[in-house]
Amino acid sequence: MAALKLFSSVVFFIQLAIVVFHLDPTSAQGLRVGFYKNTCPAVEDIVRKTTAHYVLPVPSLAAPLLRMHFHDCFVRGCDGSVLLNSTANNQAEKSAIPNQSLNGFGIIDAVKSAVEKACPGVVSCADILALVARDAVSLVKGPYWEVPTGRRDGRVSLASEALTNLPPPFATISDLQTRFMAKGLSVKDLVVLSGAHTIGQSHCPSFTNRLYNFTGRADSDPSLDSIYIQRLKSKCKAGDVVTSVEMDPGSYKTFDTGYYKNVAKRRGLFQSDAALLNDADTKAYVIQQSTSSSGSSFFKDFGVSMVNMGNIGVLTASAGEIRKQCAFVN
Ligand code: HEM
Ligand SMILES: *[C@@H]1O[C@H](CO)[C@@H](O)[C@H](O)[C@H]1NC(C)=O
Ligand SMILES: *[C@@H]1O[C@H](CO)[C@@H](O)[C@H](O)[C@H]1NC(C)=O
Ligand SMILES: CC(=O)N[C@H]1CO[C@H](CO)[C@@H](O)[C@@H]1O
Repeated sequence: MAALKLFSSVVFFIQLAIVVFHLDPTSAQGLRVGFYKNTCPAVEDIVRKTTAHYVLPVPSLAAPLLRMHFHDCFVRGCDGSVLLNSTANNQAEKSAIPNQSLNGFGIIDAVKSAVEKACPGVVSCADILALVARDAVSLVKGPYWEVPTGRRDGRVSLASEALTNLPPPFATISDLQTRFMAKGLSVKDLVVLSGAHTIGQSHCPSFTNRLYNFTGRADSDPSLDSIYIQRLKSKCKAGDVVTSVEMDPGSYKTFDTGYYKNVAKRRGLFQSDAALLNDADTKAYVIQQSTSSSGSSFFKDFGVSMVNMGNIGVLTASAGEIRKQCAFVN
């Protein structure tokens, strides 16, 4: 009896070890820097040059390219599913409400064609997205980091999954922590990756609930700076769905620590940005980055957290496929 018990707990322990091993994000699930060294040695040059061709003349394009990688990774893992077009029988992630404001798909297609010309059928769209996001950030004066590659492309893209997996702008700190943890990301990754909002723009409906009738008493969000509220109200009238505002006013085309300065001054644009002040650890990071001028650790932290995000649910080895065109399964 005791022997049987010992045996079954040994079996359980081995099973547990197998499960834990497979979930361990530090094992990077088979991705590695230089995955295409022999099969497509020029890939990173081609991606960088093509991305630069679009982003250098129009730096505001860096933000949607960075955001696209985030939306890919949080829905079904970083498998290029965000790039698939809807078909007669399927509403893809692209057609979900949080994706209405995604753009830059044409740039991804251009990068993919350039890569296919050099090495047909070798490089996945999921890897292209990860590399383009890195290059886009570094082209607008942000950090550069090594991107592990070897992802393969998925064959499924569902609008309904985008709705449930992407955090909404009104998410609370505990909601954000839960959602990031569910993807294998830490609270530090949350506060670091939120710093992506140092570039880019947002449409009014993502935050106007904070300006008008916040609790149903014609009031505004008390956690938002009152001068900033006036400024935002002058840009976004109630019901405006077309106007966009800069998320880091004055430097929305430059990747810097401006985001943390804004959040620290109660000028985070979304409730999810302001929420970072509601947890001791995320608040400490915001304050630290908002006050450190030189020697800020944000750039190094951002590269580390982007690699962590890029590991979410990846397909490797013989899983999935290498798409010929990013908008369609083979
Ligand atoms: C923490 C949870 C997050 C929430 C709730 C959130 C929410 C949003 C929302 C609502 C917008 C504006 C969309 C619009 O109205 O046009 C936006 C924009 C953006 N987000 Fe996030 N986001 C989050 C995390 C991230 C992460 C992790 C990244 C990248 C690493 C990211 C990158 C961006 C960028 C670059 C833009 C600007 C896009 C543009 O200019 O077109 N966000 N985000
Ligand atoms: C995919 O759909 C988008 C609209 O969502 C369209 O602009 C694009 O041309 C389509 N891509 C291809 C390759 O047909
Ligand atoms: C504000 O919200 C309350 C409660 O939801 C609603 O009754 C009222 O009509 C709203 N006012 C405006 C101006 O939308
Ligand atoms: C790029 C893209 O496909 N955008 C779509 C996002 O979703 C809306 C509907 O919710 C579509 O109208 C857009 O075309």
